[in-house]
Amino acid sequence: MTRLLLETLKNNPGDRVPFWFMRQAGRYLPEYLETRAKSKSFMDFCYSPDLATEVTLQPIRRYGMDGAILFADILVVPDGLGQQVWFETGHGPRLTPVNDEATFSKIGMTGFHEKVGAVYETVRRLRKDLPDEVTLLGFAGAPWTVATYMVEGAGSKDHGAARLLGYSKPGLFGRLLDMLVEATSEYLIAQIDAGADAVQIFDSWSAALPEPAFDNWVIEPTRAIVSRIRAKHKEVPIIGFPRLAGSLYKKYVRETGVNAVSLDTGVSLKIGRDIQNMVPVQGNLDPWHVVAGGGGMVAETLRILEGLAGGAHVFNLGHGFVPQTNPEHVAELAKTIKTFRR
Ligand code: 1CP
Repeated sequence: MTRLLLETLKNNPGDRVPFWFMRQAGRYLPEYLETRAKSKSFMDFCYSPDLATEVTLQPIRRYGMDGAILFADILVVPDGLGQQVWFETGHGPRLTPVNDEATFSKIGMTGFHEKVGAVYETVRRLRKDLPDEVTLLGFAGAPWTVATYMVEGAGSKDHGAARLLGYSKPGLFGRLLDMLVEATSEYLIAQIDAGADAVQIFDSWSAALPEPAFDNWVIEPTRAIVSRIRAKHKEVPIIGFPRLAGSLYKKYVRETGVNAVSLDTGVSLKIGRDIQNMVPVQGNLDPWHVVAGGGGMVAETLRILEGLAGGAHVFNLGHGFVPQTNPEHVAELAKTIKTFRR
């Protein structure tokens, strides 16, 4: 039995290009909305192994992806650390901000694994319920991206509160990142212990940081997580996603030691091929192409498949599906990828 996606992440590509999509479970699927309605709060939904397992499997049944990504959220980690996290309809996530010594002193690792343990149970059930050849992906947010929510107390456009804390109180911000390195490493190791074949670290908001901040807040914490996971699970691929890191993408790959990297929509195929000489790449169809569908979507998909056919490539989006996505377009996309040969 081989898992094509797992093998490709280990730099052993086959003649078919494996695929999965960020946000492949989500609001564009009617069966997701139906299951989601069974839980009042989004965090409870993430902590319900029955429901989380079901929505993880839904896109696999429909489209036969090579990878299933655990259904949870990056904000499970701050919740496990004792910060209050909730989702307001139409507003996205809300958290009680951690932005000074007093609020920082209220969070920590005590009780972390008990609080998030339901996620590990979801992983165990998934490995049991998934077809053997499907790769199971665990994930977490990277410390910087998770910190932007923890400090701001919500999503934000420019992550001003986190940048400000990082520049004005580097000691405190450093301790917050250190806590996140520890929690995130343990969280991912526990997912691997429970059956995850590979893990992805989402640094969704790593865009446009000055280089010293990128080094300290993105590269260094990610490098530390990679080395902690490696110490326990040498063979498990770790995928990094420094979204919109632009000119710092290659430095990120070189210095963090990730096994593979996800390319955002803005990375050219020429740069993608350069990076492919270092590690396997994932990406990078614009999710709005799948809203549009039709010949434009198919042509763009083939351009990416052909452009990255010289090395290890996992087909994916450059960012997650949006709720406006038409499920029929996803079927057409899956067919295009499955019939392509390198
Ligand atoms: O109404 C709903 O059902 C909520 C929508 C939703 C979903 C489907 C949220 C709230 N989270 C999720 C699941 C999720 N989130 C997954 C697993 C499922 C899959 O991919 O198929 C994963 C991997 C995430 C990761 C995640 N959450 C990221 C990183 C990836 C990315 O999209 O950049 C981020 C930034 C979040 C925070 C978050 N959670 C939810 C929302 C709406 C947001 C974004 C808020 C913002 O824009 O700031």
